[in-house]
Amino acid sequence: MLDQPAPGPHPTHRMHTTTPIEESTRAEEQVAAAVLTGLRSLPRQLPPWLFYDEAGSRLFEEITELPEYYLTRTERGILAAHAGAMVERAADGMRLRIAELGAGSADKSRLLLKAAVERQGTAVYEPIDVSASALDAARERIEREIAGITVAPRVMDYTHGLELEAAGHDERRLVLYIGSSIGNFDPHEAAALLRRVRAGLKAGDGLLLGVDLVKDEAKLLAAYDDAAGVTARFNLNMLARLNRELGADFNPAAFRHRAVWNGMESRIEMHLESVCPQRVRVAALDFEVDFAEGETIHTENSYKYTAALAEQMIATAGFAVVGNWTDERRWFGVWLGRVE
Ligand code: AVJ
Repeated sequence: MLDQPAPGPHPTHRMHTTTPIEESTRAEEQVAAAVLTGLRSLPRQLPPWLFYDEAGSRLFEEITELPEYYLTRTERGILAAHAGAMVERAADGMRLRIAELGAGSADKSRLLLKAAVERQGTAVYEPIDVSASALDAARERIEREIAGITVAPRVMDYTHGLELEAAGHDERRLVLYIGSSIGNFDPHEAAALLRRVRAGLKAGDGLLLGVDLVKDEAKLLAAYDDAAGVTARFNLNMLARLNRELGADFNPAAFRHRAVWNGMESRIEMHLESVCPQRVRVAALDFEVDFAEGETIHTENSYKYTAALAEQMIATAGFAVVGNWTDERRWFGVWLGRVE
């Protein structure tokens, strides 16, 4: 389950638009099902997509600005320096249409959208997300901010693959998957996800993938256990969310945030550790779960790649690597893969 960080409210892949009521009902059912499965498993776990309710999304935005959280800043620097070259390489002489997995990371995508407009005057941007409301917000923002961009939101669960209208014969599609979101999947699942994405593309189309790289352990740990405690609040908010949405009675003060480096698996793990023996009831599920002192709930994996393993993943998914950009410390990598 941890390897499925972003299942949408849609139990199966569907492309119709949804009403807000349909969307929220399905989202509630997904939360209930995930919590029941995760708290029944041993070791206990909860999937990382549960972080992102309104409070959690705000906390994540705060994380991206922390001095210790180098990921967002570093990737933004790479895109700022090379967006023109990335767009040029992806387009390869054709017109480019830019899709993005997730409607989130707008301020980095903006650099690529602006580069596309500079290159070809106008461009279509297709953010892909399970949440119609997140897509509406993205459309409003981007169309207001970047002249020349037409936003064509696509409501779908990209973890199941892409079902996009065929691009024009003189057009190429570039799919953005930035922000190291791929790091939430184990390497096998990650390659499988990218393979499903590739199946929805045609020869010549591209994938721009942002990947966090292996580095000094202390730097990694600090990024996931910051001095101001924002990541701790982000992690603990998951329990507060279950209290709010499922009538659970977690005492957030009885759990503490733990970030650990698992070198064997090359991943940062986040856990919530029970500081005492306790029983928690989840009213909406009519379910109780006991925690021993020191027992943890595993809430996230964030895999870190070497350049060689990142390229292997991209190749396994069926893309040829045609571009790679990094920062001077080689802390983060952006790869361009092409369908051949
Ligand atoms: C959004 C998955 C890229 O793994 O770094 C940030 C989420 N978790 N701090 C990451 C996260 C803790 C983030 N990703």
